[in-house]
Amino acid sequence: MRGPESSQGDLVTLRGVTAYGYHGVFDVERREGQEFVVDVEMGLDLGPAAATDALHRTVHYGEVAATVVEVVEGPPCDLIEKVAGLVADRVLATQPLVETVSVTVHKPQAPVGVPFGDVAVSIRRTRDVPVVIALGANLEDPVRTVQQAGRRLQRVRGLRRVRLSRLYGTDPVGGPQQPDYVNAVAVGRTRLTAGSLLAALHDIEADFGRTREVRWGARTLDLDLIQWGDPAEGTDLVSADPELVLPHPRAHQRAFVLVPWAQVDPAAVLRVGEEVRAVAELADETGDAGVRPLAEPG
Ligand code: PH2
Ligand code: MG
Ligand code: MG
Repeated sequence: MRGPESSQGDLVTLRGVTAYGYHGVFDVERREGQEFVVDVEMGLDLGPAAATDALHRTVHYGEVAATVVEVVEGPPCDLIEKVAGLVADRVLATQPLVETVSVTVHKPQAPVGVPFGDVAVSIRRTRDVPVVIALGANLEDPVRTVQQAGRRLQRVRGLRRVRLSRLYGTDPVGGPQQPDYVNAVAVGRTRLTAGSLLAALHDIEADFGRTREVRWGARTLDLDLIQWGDPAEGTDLVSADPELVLPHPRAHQRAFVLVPWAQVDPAAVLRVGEEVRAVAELADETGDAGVRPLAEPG
């Protein structure tokens, strides 16, 4: 099985990165400096890199080592806890494939006052970004399908606080002649990378009998990743990768995405080109065309 399950336990570990810095509470530490030794352990799904042998599918540990040195050689902090936190935050910010990071900062020459072996602190950070997923179905029993898919999303490992919008009956947009759709939007938070989450969505589509067929044609279940990260904070992923274009290139025009999204999260924002727009406002601009509330989420 692809998807987040396969990332359980996959690690890239970098140990013993050594650099000189001036961190510490004591004057002598600020004046003379000392050696800091840093270990970084990163949790991510290594399946794609193992399958393709492609560096861009994993973390480049050389980049991570350079990040560590930058922080250790950077502005002095009182505490190695702070140094470890800065390294962890910087790794998550610069390595979009990393889901979790553990950082240990050793200070083997610390002025402890008695003979000692080593002193170190370890901190662990997990990525946690908001995500938006659009659900659509127009074959078989679409209301039931969308409700069940919403419950499946609540059980995806690494996806939490999932909330499903009301269901809407919608006129089909584009494609051949086809039945009306049932649409909804799920919002949640995740530690998963966009690629891992997309793989999980494809697994769910497949479980509902979805095959990848005619573009914009009828489907038992369509799960589209609309946005990963928060454009208000600049943590949203902008990607032109043909496998995963983000934010979803047509979401800002589609009432069947915007209306349910604004219903489940009235304060939502979406990146549209250079702008960050209120989803409720974008929904108003579509005039709710062809979108009718159906059942409560079930
Ligand atoms: N999905 C499409 C194409 N057209 N129209 C509606 N109303 N709802 C959809 O979810 C939808 C569509 C391709 O995914
Ligand atoms: Mg779609
Ligand atoms: Mg799709």
